[in-house]
Amino acid sequence: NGPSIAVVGVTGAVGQEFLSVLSDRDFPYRSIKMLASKRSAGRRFTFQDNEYVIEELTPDSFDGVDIALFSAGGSISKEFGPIAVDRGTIVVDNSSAFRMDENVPLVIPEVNPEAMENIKLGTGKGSLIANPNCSTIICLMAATPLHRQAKVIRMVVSTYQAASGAGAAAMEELELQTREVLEGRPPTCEIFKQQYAFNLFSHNAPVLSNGYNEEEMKLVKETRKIWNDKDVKVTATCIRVPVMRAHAESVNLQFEKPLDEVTARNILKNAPGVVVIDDRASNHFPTPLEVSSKDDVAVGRIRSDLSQDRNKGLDIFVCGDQIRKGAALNAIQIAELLL
Ligand code: 2RA
Repeated sequence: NGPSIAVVGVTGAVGQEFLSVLSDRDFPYRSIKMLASKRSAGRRFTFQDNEYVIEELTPDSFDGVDIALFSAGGSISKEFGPIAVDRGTIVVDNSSAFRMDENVPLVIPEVNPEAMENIKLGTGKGSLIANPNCSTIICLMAATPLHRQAKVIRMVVSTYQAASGAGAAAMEELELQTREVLEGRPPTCEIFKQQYAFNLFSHNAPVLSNGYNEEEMKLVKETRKIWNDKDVKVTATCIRVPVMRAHAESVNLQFEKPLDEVTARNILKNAPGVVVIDDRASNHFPTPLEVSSKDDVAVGRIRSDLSQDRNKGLDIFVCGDQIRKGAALNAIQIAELLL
């Protein structure tokens, strides 16, 4: 029967989505441990008709655990990821801690499953597998099938990122601020230090010396690693927008080989984990609300880029649920590749 698993950071937005996805996909675990900080230890809850008690995360938590799903922040992953690996656990880490480590595969199952082909369950040998950043996953779910056909040589991404990317507290504050502003009261600004409701702003990640923020550089670096192409040119502008849980991304592509928009649309229609919503007559295109809590990434506004040589450029618009495909679903699909 199936692997013993552990969920690290079970009380967070992604931790809770791990449980939803495990249940939705009937993941065949033999046993499951619910791990969180000391503050949450002892809390009881029911999952799939069984009662569980949240246990405090300690080094001994991983004894006998085959697969651990981590989503408790980079510092917890840095501290406990290697400990779990030493105990023989395969860690699927949703933090950015190990994504650019050359010995750690960075995996989107529909895109580059071969990156983790040497990692096997049941060998007693632990391993680390990194889940890419949500905005990278959502972008590459659509861009990769096109890249495989016509080789992307340059990609320009503008993201419109949901509150959920900053955690459950940010989602709660967006709702609170919206009420406060509508009632004419001063908005509570504890998460982002500026008004979020009825506003948008450059992503809250630290800005680096090159003028890009960390979120934008994740898209640049992770794309190159996942495509195994250190030369592809990528630039990005990441924006936080007052949307609850799904990211939207405008993606402009330049190809080495010709690719017309009809062929591109057909490729996307046949791409795994992608749904095309591209109805020009009714102006119906992907929206964050329409993809929220769903598995698939939605793509639309598929059109040849009229600013580039004929059939050498394409514009698309992509929406994907940040907590689900952007984090929890992708991580569990990685775990499914181990079964
Ligand atoms: C964000 N990508 O949306 C980050 C969270 N992982 O802020």
